Amino acid sequence: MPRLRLLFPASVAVLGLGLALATPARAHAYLQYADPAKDAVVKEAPAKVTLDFTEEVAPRFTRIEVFDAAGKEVDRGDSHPEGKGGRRMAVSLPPLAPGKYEVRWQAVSADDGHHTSGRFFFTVAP
Ligand SMILES: [Cu+2]
Repeated sequence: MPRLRLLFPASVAVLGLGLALATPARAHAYLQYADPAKDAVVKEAPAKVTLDFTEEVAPRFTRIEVFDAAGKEVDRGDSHPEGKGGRRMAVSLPPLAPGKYEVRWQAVSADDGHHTSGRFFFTVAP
């Protein structure tokens, strides 16, 4: 089967090229910094949650949500970019009662469209 023998090296070469192209110079948009930080116990209720990502994110597809201990969403639903670098997003918060809160985020890399997500907790304890 000479045809198959010819096809095989070609497909391996294409696969190799594909892998090389799929390996990004930069990785996905991972969480680099958070305020409040993961597992932070803060005395004053924060007016917003700010997240910095390891690379530029697509604001339309990047969302931060904050939930109270009962699982009720408490943020103002206004996830928005901050600053000029394209790597910082924030969501506003109403005055929060003391308690434990969960931050859930979803991000889409502006560079390669890859999705990332994560969650962490912080506690308001005046
Ligand atoms: Cu990626």
